[in-house]
Amino acid sequence: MDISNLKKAIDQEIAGVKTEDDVFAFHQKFLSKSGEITKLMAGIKDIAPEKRGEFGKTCNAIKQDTETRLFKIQDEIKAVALREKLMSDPLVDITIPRLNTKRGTLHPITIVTRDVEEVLERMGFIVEEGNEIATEFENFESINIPKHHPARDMQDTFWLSDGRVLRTHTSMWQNYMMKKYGPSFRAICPGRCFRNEATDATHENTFFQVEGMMVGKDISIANLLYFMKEITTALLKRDDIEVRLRPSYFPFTEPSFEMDATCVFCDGKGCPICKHSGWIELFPCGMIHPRVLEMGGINPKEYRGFAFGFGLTRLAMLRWGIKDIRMFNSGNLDFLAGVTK
Ligand code: FA5
Repeated sequence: MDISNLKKAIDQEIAGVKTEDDVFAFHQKFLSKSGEITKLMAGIKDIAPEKRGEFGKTCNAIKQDTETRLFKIQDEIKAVALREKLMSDPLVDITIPRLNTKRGTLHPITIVTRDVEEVLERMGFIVEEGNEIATEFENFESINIPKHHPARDMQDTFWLSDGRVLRTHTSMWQNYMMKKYGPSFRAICPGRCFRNEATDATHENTFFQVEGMMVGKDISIANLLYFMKEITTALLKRDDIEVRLRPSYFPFTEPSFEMDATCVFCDGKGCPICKHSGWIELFPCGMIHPRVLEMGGINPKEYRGFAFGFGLTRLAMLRWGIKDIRMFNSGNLDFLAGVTK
């Protein structure tokens, strides 16, 4: 059978497919290994070499189209059979309206995490996951916090019986990222962190951070400031946000800063939330300490970089004006369903 006769035969016979038996018979006749389409395809050896490509494409298109049409008909046949079976079952009433079931919503932290990932991926950052359980080396030593360093007291730690810890910050993934991608890369690591501290309206023992790193030959504070502003603008979905850096201290960055942004609640005019300063503290950051680069296998004389680590939970609070951080882990469905609307 040539191509045009085959098409005609398919059209004619498929119109008569009404039952599962018809589906089987049609499949045997046209689509099986010994079917007409396979036979047509086998004839490719008799086609002139320059026309074989075109011929192959046409055969494949016919096969695909025929399969799609047949499967659609088969689905309809099955649906009708199921409906008839249910209708004839005295215990089933398919006319009863379905229960008014509520649909779930994404958790606010999931929404901000996805936003952050999307914004930073667009800027060329790779997304890493990191482990929630860290060795003492990962959480502290690898980022220049040796044993007995007073900076260990900045974060109250949950210790496991085997000497490992629940990570207190996503900075514990810096060393891993440098070893994996160094010496020139951009990467982020969002995730859950844990601190053994009393909770209040702005502090939780389980919260989310995202770590960011950019390492390369000529990275400077100017790059840090530019990226921080871009990220903040994109995340807060505003283009009138100003940012400023204030000096701070972290053992793994030198110099270290706290980055503030225009208060989104009063547009910088001053309000109780920003304590009338017009600024809100957004995220800590700094130029990566040479010791930290070295421990990550990167030569600090040749390469430099910046790192930042901001609280995703606090970001969600800012975005939706949530006043108590404890709501996030409360399991309160009304809060979770309503807050992001
Ligand atoms: C750190 O954790 C540093 N690792 C951040 C960093 C990374 C600095 C890279 C420099 C370079 P800090 O302890 O300030 O810093 O926490 C960072 C953010 O996590 C805070 O700004 C806050 O938004 C959030 N955070 C910290 N503790 C809590 C808590 N108990 N509850 C909720 N959010 C918290």
